[in-house]
Amino acid sequence: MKNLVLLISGRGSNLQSILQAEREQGWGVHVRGVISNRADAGGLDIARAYGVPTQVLAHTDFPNREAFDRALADALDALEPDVIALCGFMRVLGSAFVERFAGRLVNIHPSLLPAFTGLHTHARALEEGVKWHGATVHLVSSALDHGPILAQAAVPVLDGDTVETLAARVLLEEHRIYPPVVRALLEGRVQIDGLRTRIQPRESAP
Ligand code: NHR
Ligand code: GAR
Repeated sequence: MKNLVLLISGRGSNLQSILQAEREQGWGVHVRGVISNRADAGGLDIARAYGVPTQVLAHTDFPNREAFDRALADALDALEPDVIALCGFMRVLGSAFVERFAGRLVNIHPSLLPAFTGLHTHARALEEGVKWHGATVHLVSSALDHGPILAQAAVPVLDGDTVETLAARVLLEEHRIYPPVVRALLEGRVQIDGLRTRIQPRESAP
């Protein structure tokens, strides 16, 4: 059985969408744990409700980024993850970390990459006046928010939108597109060719 580990920093709604899909669809994987860099992350309660082991690794307990990255890498190694899904995980990971888990790290980012990398994507999309916004699932590479794109969904920006209404519209799409990509990675159905990727459909039962 393949092992899945999820990293969070906050609310955990993407975490929930993945745990729910895994339960409902019976992925046949072992959800080994949820790790949060914040003790007050709401997603920890969601993980517990699904009976998934949780760990808190507070970045504030470490002297620098490298030390946090090393501790996180050691905690992950112990869980033998085949896939590590970042679900609203808010700490940038260094290149040593990314290389150690290359190909196994996947993230959901709240914009249509390569537009609006980094933070505050919804506010910046409104400021720039774009008419379409969205979400991107991508493999994590050491170039922040520039790893191979695995899935995207677009939503319209509406006249009266605020950061909150736009974020909510994007979030619904996040919950729709992220779980199937995590499943495809676990099932080895993702092909990578530079920055271009292709996801094979599941072999449907005869
Ligand atoms: N690490 C690497 N190497 N590559 C990526 O593509 C990553 C990554 C780590 C996280 C998620 C990303 C996003 O989807 C992600 C992608 C946090 C920041 C950030 O600046 C930027 C991008 C993302 C996540 N974080 C601040 C920092 O100093 C802290 C902000 C906070 O704690 O609230 O690390 O957007
Ligand atoms: C999501 O919108 C996710 O795309 C975004 O934070 C939210 C987390 O919500 N991620 C980032 O901004 C990463 N920098 P959730 O905790 O409910 O899944």
